[in-house]
Amino acid sequence: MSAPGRPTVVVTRRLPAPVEAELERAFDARLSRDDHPLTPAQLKDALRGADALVPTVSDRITGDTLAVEPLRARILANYGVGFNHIDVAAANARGVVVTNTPEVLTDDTADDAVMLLLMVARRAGEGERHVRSGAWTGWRPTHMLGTKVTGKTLGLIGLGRIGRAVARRAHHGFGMRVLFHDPYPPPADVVADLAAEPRATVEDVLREADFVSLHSPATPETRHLMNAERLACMRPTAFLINTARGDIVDEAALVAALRRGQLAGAALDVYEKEPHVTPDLLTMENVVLLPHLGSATEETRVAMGMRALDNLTAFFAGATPRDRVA
Ligand code: 8YV
Repeated sequence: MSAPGRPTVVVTRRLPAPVEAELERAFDARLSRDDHPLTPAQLKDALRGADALVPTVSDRITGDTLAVEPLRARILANYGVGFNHIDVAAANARGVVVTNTPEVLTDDTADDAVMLLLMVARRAGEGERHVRSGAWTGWRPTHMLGTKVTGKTLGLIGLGRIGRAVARRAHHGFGMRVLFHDPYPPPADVVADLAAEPRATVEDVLREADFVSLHSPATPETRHLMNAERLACMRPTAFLINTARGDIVDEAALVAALRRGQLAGAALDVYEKEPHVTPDLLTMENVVLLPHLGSATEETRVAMGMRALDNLTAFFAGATPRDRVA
């Protein structure tokens, strides 16, 4: 029996144990037992039957989902900073508040981008496959040579929180020169601290960079931002890194560009149709593929849950949640 007055909260996926315990303490929490993404029908049931939903990137909450009657849910406390899987305009139109979990995952996602950069430059995935397959015959001066990272030029598409954290690591850790394009750049003192150089267009960054790392939000404007034309602007020796959202890259165009040698390699944490990965990418040795691990540490996944909880608590106390995005 739920205590009277306790809001009912449907949580779509398993969350770290301390977060689930806190959710059960504070709310009438309906936790996921089998950790499967909810079907569209189950999402609609949740919106009809609960006061709040804690969705993740694996739940597509569309205008159709939000058109349910009667609609009981008043807040979608998303577990994650990106919320392109939620039709925010439709939520707004139905008076449903949407929150996300920024900041707590900035460092981990930046670490993930730098890890991918190093992996693809130094052929880490390929090297590991080589050792595990038993093919390694021993050290030799010309074996599996990669690309030097220190002192190279990093081009950032987007200089928000995560882009800046990547810039800090790259500049202070690897002595990299950092270029960026951002239609909404941070204040000049922040840019100066990072020794980052602005460029007027995405293409300007692509032409100069040895490594291009994507840090834009997924919006209709950034969909396929890295299309065939832009991929063709990259240097044939350059690498593309994506820890943002899959649909920022036209995956078919990326395969074609890699085949043509228009860039040297790619390292991806996110995909256009997750968890589906364009099969051609699986066959390419110069491509590093990770399963959307940006924020995947114990510490951060707990912090994300606590942040979603804070948003719920504020909302049900009648305050504006700090991470309200709509
Ligand atoms: C999350 C992410 O794991 O926060 C984001 O936007 O991409 C990841 O850190 C995922 O979104 C959880 O919903």
